[in-house]
Amino acid sequence: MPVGYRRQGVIAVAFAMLSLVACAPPPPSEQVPLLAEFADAYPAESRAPDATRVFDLVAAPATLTLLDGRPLQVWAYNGQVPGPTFRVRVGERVRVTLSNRLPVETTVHWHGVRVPNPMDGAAGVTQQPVPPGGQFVYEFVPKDAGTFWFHPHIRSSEEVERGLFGVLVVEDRAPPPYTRDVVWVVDDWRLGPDGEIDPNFNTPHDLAHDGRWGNVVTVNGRTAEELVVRPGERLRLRLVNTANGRVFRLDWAGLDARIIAVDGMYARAPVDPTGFELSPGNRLDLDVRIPAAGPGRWVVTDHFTRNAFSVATIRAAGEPLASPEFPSPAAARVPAWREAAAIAPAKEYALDARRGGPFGIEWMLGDDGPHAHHADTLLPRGRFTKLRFTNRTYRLHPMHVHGMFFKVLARNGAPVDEPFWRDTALVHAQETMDVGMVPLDVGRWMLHCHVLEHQEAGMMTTVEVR
Ligand SMILES: [Cu+2]
Repeated sequence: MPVGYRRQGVIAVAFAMLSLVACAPPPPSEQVPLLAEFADAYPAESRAPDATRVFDLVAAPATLTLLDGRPLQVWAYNGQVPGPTFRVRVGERVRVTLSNRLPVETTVHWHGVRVPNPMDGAAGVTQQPVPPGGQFVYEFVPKDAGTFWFHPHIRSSEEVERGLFGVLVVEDRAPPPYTRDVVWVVDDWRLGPDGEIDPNFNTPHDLAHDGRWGNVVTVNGRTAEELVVRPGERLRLRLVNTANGRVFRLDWAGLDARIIAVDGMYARAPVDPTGFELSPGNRLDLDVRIPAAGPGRWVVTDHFTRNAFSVATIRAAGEPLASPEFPSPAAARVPAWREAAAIAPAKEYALDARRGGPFGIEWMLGDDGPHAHHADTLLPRGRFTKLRFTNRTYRLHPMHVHGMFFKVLARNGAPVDEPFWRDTALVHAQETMDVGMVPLDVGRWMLHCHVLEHQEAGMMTTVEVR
């Protein structure tokens, strides 16, 4: 049952831009420089699709060899954890038929992908949940090249933790000539005394803290992932944090690694990855140059928590390769939006908690109460909007908005110019974060905390772009 939508051609793109300009009232004067900086940052519409890529996605229980090599009972996409990496080129139509063979309802949300609103997978908002035995066809043409991922958007704290996540790589029309393109899905698992996934979800402890943090950390489902490369290689390493609550801050052991993209989108310029907080939902694309001189071994470690631990290893062995020289693809148009400091937020969301609800604690966005679906914030399409998140708690809240990218403008009132877009940004304890965006994609989009237990307990609302 694919939901129909119109083919978008180059002419339609031009027409849509014209009609936006022609039909909308002229922007208030303070918007003019902000919109001028935003122009051509990313496209309003997709390219005319020149091919359709068809995938099946079966969600079902499975027993898989994972972690340190033992069998683990999971819920899996296509019998694997992490689920499949779907690779398409930007401008290709993607058609994914989800078959639900789980004992529970599910959906698929395409995290970071600007899809038509009915394809967003947000249960109860953009679609009905897919019942056990049911199917749903997701169809969209990605507008942006980059690293994205997908996961259920119902009972996420259980379904994602049990293993339901996969990666969508949208390639450029002419991908940069890296010697290798590697995906690292970074995750953690909480295992019970029997070695299986602890079936106690949404515990009072997890709810009252930063969600469910596991006792085992994996890359691509393995506790000792080792990437073996040749000396001289230049890798594109795509990181995705699929954990329910854990934040990673990785150290690259002296490797020459540069961030080229955040949350899928190319940065304005390459960025030093030191200190970058990869919170649940975030992606990072790294340009990694392996030294040409001889073998080597680098242990990537996490330093977000007090006790550093190893996450994965990169080992160079064999005959050296000639390292390809090409300009970094991190040369995107990303506005600085310095004038935005003078603009008042259209909405301030207080991040707070109170007693009550089915879990004993309710997480709130604003003063409208948990799951404030009635409290849509209107975001005018094609206009700059500023939102403010004020964290009244001492917990971490990685805030995620569907259907658009935003820039962090300020933290605790001090201007910030990250040279990249985001779809998820961490709000620290007692911190205030301002973000700015120019939404282009119409519809009702979820805005929520990506600590999945906080989301489950109410830290979720919607914005409406029209
Ligand atoms: Cu939260």
